[in-house]
Amino acid sequence: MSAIESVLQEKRVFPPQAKASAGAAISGMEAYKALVAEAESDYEGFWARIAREMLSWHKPFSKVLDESKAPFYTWFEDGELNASYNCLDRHVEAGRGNDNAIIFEADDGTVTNVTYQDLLDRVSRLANALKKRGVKKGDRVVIYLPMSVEGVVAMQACVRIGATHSVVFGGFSSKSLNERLVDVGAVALITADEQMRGGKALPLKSIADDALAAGGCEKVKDVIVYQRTGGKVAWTEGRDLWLHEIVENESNQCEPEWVSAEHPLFILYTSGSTGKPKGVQHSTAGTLLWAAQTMKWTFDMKPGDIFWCTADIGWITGHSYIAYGPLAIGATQVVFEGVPTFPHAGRFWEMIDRHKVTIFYTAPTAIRSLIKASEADAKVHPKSFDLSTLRILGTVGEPINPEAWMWYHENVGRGQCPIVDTWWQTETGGHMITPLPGATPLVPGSCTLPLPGIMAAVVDETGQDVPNGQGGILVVKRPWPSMLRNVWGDPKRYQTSYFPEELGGKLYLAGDGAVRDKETGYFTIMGRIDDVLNVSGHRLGTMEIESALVSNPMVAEAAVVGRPDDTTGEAVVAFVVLKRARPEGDEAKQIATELRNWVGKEIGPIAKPKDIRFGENLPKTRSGKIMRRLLRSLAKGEEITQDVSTLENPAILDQLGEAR
Ligand code: 7RM
Repeated sequence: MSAIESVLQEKRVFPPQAKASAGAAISGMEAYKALVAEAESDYEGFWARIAREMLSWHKPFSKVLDESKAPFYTWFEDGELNASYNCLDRHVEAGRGNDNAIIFEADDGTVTNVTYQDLLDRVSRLANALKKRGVKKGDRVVIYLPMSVEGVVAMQACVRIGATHSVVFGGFSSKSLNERLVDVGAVALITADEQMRGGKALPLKSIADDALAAGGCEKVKDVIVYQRTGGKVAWTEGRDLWLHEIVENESNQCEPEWVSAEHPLFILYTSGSTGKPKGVQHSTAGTLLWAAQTMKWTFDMKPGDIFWCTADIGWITGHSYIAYGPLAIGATQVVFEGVPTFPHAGRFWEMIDRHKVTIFYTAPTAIRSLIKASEADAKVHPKSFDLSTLRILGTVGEPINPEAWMWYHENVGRGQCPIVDTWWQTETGGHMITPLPGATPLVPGSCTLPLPGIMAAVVDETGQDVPNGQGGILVVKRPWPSMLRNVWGDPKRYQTSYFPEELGGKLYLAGDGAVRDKETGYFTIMGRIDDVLNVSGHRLGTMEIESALVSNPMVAEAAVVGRPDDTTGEAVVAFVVLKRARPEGDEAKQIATELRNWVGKEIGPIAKPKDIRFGENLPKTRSGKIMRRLLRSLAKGEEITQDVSTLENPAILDQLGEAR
């Protein structure tokens, strides 16, 4: 309940400032309410109107929403289009080929500008090269690349020829990459020799080699390698190809493959409550439409704006708000290879200053870590840079605490920029609940109100609406165009994860808890209600980490929970029972380090437990169920006040509660 109380205590309200409202796409609450009313009175008409306005159709659609196979919905199904045409060609055809599409800043500060014409040429060349290698419509291509122009080019080249990409974040291990290659049935892999982050070269190709060697992905015929650093790599003749070599003699003309609106645009893996990550399948028209429309509504993008989303293309935010949304509306955006703390923790502010960024979109975890850094060193404080071009700030990925919100508002936004706290998910394709910069009065820590057309609600365990002021389960009551279409290869899991029978089978279950304010109806997200952790805005399944731990030969049993963390939002805490006697002192430290590295290798460094505690056993009920509730209390260092009389082994709590 403490989360709700702190929300209800938040009384500060920041009404939209006149200059944010003037000329905004949605210029006030009246305009917002008019759109909400339009969607409510004619749901399909509303979506059809914006789909015609935002996208260029090769063949117009005649049907809008088809609910006959619910919850497998389709939108605009008989329409045909190409996402890459919408992101590139149409701007060039409109005479804007010389406009900058991407301002790329490398880890070492080197800046490269890429115009829409350049980008179209590069995408077409790679698209032709892929076609020549036999990649065709419907094939899946895995992309394992650093933040780069090539990353965006690779995604766009796939969709240009109707191939479906699945981007794997460059921080994932060879095992994670292997699982995704196998599950998605990839025919090609696009990777790089190495990636540069914070002045260090990190391997990618060798991890990709290990992933391919691990088996199950024999369908991968080609491994295309972007030469980023020129570092030494092993080479498999007949399989490995240098990207620069295969595009060299290709034409810069490539007729886009026109696909159905429902054709899978991409598959992106995300953690769920059970072991294996889910391949979230998105459609072409719906996801592109919403990425484009939210660029206009949430970010109020206008000609002359410079947009910067700091996410990685390996996450949904980098898909919708780097690879697709900004390009679909013909915007200019900054793409950054590096990390916020290199060569100093003022890098973000320095880059906003250098590139005259007007709209900046980042994660609360980055803000919190930069607050700390700038308190320690005035030189990296935002006030040491000229941030006067900024007009809108955004956050995403996790709840933002009111303190971080206020700091962001005052120090980065100079008290003048609205903050759009955007709630959404891999599965939703784009923003769902968010303030509008020219309309919505802001309350720190609240994502405020649903976008027009999004029927979000808070319900109880039976699917009944709960009154405002009472916490509950966040759901969406009607299908929307950018929602996921399926879990790749597992329709059953799609149905049970997102449209559970308990809620009546029709409500989209987001997996988050939420509460709406009594007076304003504003939503505040209270975090996941399932076994998913959010560490620095990254989604991690507790079961995934547990499976990684128990696959270590030393480990007999493991349970993983989250603990609130000042910087990362949540931190991973693992309770581990070894096959040998419970270690103590230096031995415990050493094994903990080993296990941490093990998890890093199994999943990726982001999943490494911050804290590992060893016990002779785990707290279990007499029927053998692990009491995670108790583990969460222990992880937080709380005193156990619950009744533990049903525990098989209450003494274990003292052992596990001991600070390491
Ligand atoms: C975009 C993204 C989704 C989960 C979601 C929430 C949490 C995201 C916010 C937020 C509070 C926000 N996709 N979340 N945005 N919580 N306020 N503005 O993050 O699939 O990786 O994660 O992230 O728990 O369910 S994601």
